[in-house]
Amino acid sequence: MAQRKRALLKVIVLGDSGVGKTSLINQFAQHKFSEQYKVTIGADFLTKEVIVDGRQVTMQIWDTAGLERFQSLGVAFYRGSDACILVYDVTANKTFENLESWKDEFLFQGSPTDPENFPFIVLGNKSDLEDQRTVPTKRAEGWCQSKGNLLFYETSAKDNSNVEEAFMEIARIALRREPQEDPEVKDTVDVDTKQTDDKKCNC
Ligand code: G3D
Ligand code: MG
Repeated sequence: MAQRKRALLKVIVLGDSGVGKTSLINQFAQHKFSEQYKVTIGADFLTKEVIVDGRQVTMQIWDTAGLERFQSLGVAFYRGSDACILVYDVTANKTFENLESWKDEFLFQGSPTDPENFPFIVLGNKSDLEDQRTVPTKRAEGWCQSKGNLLFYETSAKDNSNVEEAFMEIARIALRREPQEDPEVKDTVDVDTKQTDDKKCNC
């Protein structure tokens, strides 16, 4: 049997500033850090090689480089994503309430071909801070169900709780979808010059 191509998954991580996106990514990817595109498009990504359903997969996980507070990450950041991780902080209601606009922003900017079935996963982070919790698990579960049964985990980047499970699950779901294009072609990042200029103003 012919060997299947190595897959590349572009995964982007969204959510309010301070919810723990960078901590989650660092916890999962263990210091494999690349600053290659930082200057160009104001975003960082790390890569992590994983085995999903017996297949070698490169996960390219995009962080926002702190630009999320400006909400102007631009199409180059979103474009070509295979999965989207939406993060809130279980101790901060507002970050949970903002998930809806992060999801909408993703769908608007990323324009995935099949938005109804796009692989989203919702992470309620900082689950180690149980005594400070303000977002009940049931409330988040209800929201995820109302949005078409989005995958949901409560995580702690600090305690390394559910982090691996969540990232591997989103990789699994993303990989099971029919690829929209040859994944090897997506190795290059298509930079939208206008967006880059716009972002420079914010910096
Ligand atoms: P961001 O990338 O979404 O902006 P960061 O968030 O990863 O920078 O994390 C913001 C702060 O939350 C950091 O604290 C970080 O240590 C903390 N944090 C991240 N994840 C967790 C977690 O699971 N549990 C707890 N208790 N704290 C977490 P500082 O103090 O550096 O601002
Ligand atoms: Mg960050």
